[in-house]
Amino acid sequence: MIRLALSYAALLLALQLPTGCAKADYVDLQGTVTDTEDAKPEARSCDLRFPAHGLCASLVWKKAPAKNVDSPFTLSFWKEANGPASANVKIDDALAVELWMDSMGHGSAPVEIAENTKTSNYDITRVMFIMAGDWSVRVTIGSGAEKERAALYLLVP
Ligand SMILES: [Cu+2]
Repeated sequence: MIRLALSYAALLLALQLPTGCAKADYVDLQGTVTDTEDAKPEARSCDLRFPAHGLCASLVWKKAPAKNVDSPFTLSFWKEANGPASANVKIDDALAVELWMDSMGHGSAPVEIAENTKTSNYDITRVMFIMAGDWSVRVTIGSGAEKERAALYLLVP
């Protein structure tokens, strides 16, 4: 029985070898997918962490990410020390959002960022994952020495 279990483990290992060079540990569709305009603030999670700024960003997909169609999402920033139910923080300095495929070293077309001045959310549109696979959403805040970047990894089906 033990030998059977061992050989099964060896088989699993062997099966994984051909893809061993790919980055592992991607979690499917991180962030929240919701039909509503905005997530409940108290339920949001720290999807992207900016420790030097003491900020978290929550990412809410308006539509589940898929290849070659616009996969818009909303970003909201909040002070990590104050918790997810605290007020949204406006990013006064630079804010950049980029789609990037680490395994292949390429990006996609630039996304569009629109600030919702009422809610201080940021609506990100023209989010085009041009192929299926392991993507990251890279978010950069600040400029110069204050520049800080965080990434959310996802598998696009
Ligand atoms: Cu690619």
